[in-house]
Amino acid sequence: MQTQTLSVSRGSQFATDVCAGLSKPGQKELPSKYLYDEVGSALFEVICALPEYGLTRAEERLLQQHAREIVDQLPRPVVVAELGSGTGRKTRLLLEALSRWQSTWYHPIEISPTALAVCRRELRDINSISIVGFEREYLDGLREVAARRVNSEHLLVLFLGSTLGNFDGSAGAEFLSELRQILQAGDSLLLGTDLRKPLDVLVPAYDDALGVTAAFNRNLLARVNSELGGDFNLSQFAHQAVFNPRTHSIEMHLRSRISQTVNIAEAGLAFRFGEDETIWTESSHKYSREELYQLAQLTGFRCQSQWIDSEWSFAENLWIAE
Ligand code: AVJ
Repeated sequence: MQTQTLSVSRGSQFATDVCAGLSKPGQKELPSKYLYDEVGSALFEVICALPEYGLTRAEERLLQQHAREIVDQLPRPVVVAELGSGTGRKTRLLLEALSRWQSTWYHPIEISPTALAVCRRELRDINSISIVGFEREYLDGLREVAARRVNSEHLLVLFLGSTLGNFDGSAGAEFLSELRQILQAGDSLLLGTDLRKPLDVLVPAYDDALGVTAAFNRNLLARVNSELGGDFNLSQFAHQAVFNPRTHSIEMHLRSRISQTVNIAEAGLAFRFGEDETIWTESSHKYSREELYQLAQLTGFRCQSQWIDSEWSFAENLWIAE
């Protein structure tokens, strides 16, 4: 058993990204990756337990049912890298299936040190797994993992939870193409993707009755306040979940209830908000099955297998780098 974290300092990047996003002419925005500080990660865990939010349970069911089948399709020996470590609950199913065959290196890659620590604590009891985490942006971390591999090893990249859907527009395809460049032919990608579904199921999943998703969204402002000396009045921003039919995405926004000015001390800047003006904080794209086959082809992969949950429209995809 071995655990360690390689970390870099990243503090001012948050300030830079927040100011750039709030200075945009037209739609103001904040990057969704900053939703996951300690409080945000804990709130996301609660979201996953909500009756309205079936996504995580669907993926867990798929991995429960098919982990062995997935693992049996991989070339061995395999080194596992995961983009976003989550809680490790889903990963455990795969690592346990793998550990029947071989001792395995597992590399969670994650910008949140809290999430990395949780994942390490959750998984360290699995026999014959060695965990080395990277506190890095996804592709930077993956490059490091790839650089450390020895010749006979194949990479399995886990990108679960439909996190790919949080890249908007063509950014998802660009990300996958870049990811493919880091891999060698024959390496694999296990990609979890939420599928299209009726709006009366989809919208409540992002606007739940308890208001947990609202708190998750507003926490982004709380974070700007505590980390950057902001003076956002959280009760003057309302959570909104809106379906965008053009992009097939559900978007989260924070809508200013009044016209107001917010100061961010760290940046020495003030930002004006009109009444009903929104900050766009996240897009969550919903895929069609055809779209996924095309996306694989477009980005240098072949879709080897796809598993669909029968209760909640979600697909687990095993792609092989060509
Ligand atoms: C599963 C992390 C991609 O888009 O559904 C949950 C996060 N946002 N509720 C998603 C999220 C609002 C999320 N990810």
